[in-house]
Amino acid sequence: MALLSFERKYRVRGGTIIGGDLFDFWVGPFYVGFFGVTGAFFALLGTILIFYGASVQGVWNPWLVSIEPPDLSYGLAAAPLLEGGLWQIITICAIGAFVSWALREVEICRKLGMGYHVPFAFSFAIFAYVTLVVFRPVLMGAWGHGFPYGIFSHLDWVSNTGYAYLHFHYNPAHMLAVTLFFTTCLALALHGALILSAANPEKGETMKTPDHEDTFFRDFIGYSIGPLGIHRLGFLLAINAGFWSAVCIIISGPVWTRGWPEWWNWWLELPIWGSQVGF
Ligand code: 07D
Ligand code: 07D
Ligand code: U10
Repeated sequence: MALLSFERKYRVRGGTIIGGDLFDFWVGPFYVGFFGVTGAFFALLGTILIFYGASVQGVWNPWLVSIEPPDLSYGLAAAPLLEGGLWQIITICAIGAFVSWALREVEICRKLGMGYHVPFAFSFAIFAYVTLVVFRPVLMGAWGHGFPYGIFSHLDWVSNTGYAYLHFHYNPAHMLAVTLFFTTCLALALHGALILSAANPEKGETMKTPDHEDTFFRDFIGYSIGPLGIHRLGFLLAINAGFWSAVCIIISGPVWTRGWPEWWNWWLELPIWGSQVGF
């Protein structure tokens, strides 16, 4: 369909959650909506504040710019602007922008009469972020437990936080999350490859159907999950990867304060090993 008739068909009024017709228009390819305005506002303000922080620190190397959270001594109080206050306002802007982005997706779904799967999936990324910078710091009693906003500094935070629990790979929820991320990649590689192999044939050859796709996996492993099923599986794997990531970090500190390898002592302490004591 030519772009113009395409747009006439799909650029329809309505479906807004808030603001009625007021922001119900497009700027170039972008739908605006109330949440486009709030999203643009928070994203711009947050970015300007990061630049302000960089200018005060005199750091212009993009790899080294870092907006640090307040010192632990400020607890859950508001900190002065240049001692973590900037981080606090930028966090509010980031949450405002991410939530606006999700709600703008919801409005577009409503316009098109589609399910809310995309905003639902994005909400898991937002949940993981809010767990890192709000839920965990609040449970641990200080904003200083949030991660700094900088490309390398946030890597330092991940490493330091990991080693604070001696060996983060022993965190069982981290194991689950890592496995889910790996499985998501495997599923996407299999799915992308299978579709290309059937739907993008050599010149002169005919395109194959979902029957061929099903048959490939039946011949190969005895079962096919089906063309709709693989999308359900991908969706579930991916949102669970985000969910179990949030779980693995929220339990580190608020629930388990020692090294993660020690958590596995429950295995050694099972009563079934009783007869082995002394060996
Ligand atoms: C490809 C979609 C496009 C998005 C991109 C990211 C910014 C940041 C800001 C200078 C898949 C745009 C980047 C807007 C600029 C300033 C202040 C998405 C795609 C291209 N990380 N992380 C990266 C973020 C956390 C970790 C890269 C954000 C946690 C590790 C990029 C967040 C932990 C590694 C980045 C966030 C963590 C990275 C590539 C928020 C655990 C890497 C990201 C808001 C989750 C990798 C130098 C990417 C790297 C990397 C952004 C949070 C760990 C800079 C926005 C605290 C171990 N992270 N990250 O492709 O090369 O994502 O780092 O939560 O190795 Mg990170
Ligand atoms: C938080 C990003 C949210 C993003 C949003 C959108 C913009 C706009 C604009 C492009 C969650 C942002 C958008 C800014 C951009 C434009 C235009 C995603 C988020 C809302 N780990 N580990 C994880 C692995 C080790 C440690 C998660 C692997 C070590 C800590 C995942 C390995 C130690 C934390 C994971 C490994 C350690 C994690 C990250 C291997 C360090 C966390 C994914 C192979 C010594 C973090 C919630 C995630 C977490 C986390 C994987 C190793 C520590 C499961 C594969 C042993 C402290 N690790 N890790 O969460 O769970 O994405 O965060 O060794 O905090 Mg780990
Ligand atoms: C999938 C699929 C499928 C497809 C697909 C896809 C999944 C079935 C059919 C999609 C996949 C791809 C295209 C593949 C590539 C994608 C990735 C690898 C994912 C990562 C993506 C990127 C890296 C790209 C990121 C780019 C982005 C996010 C665009 C950036 C956009 C902007 C900066 C503009 C944002 C728009 C907003 C906020 C709303 C509208 C606003 C404006 C237009 C700006 C103007 C503002 C206003 C009018 C409001 C006024 C502003 C105010 C009041 C603020 C003032 C504040 C001040 C402080 C001054 O499965 O197969 O195929 O394609």
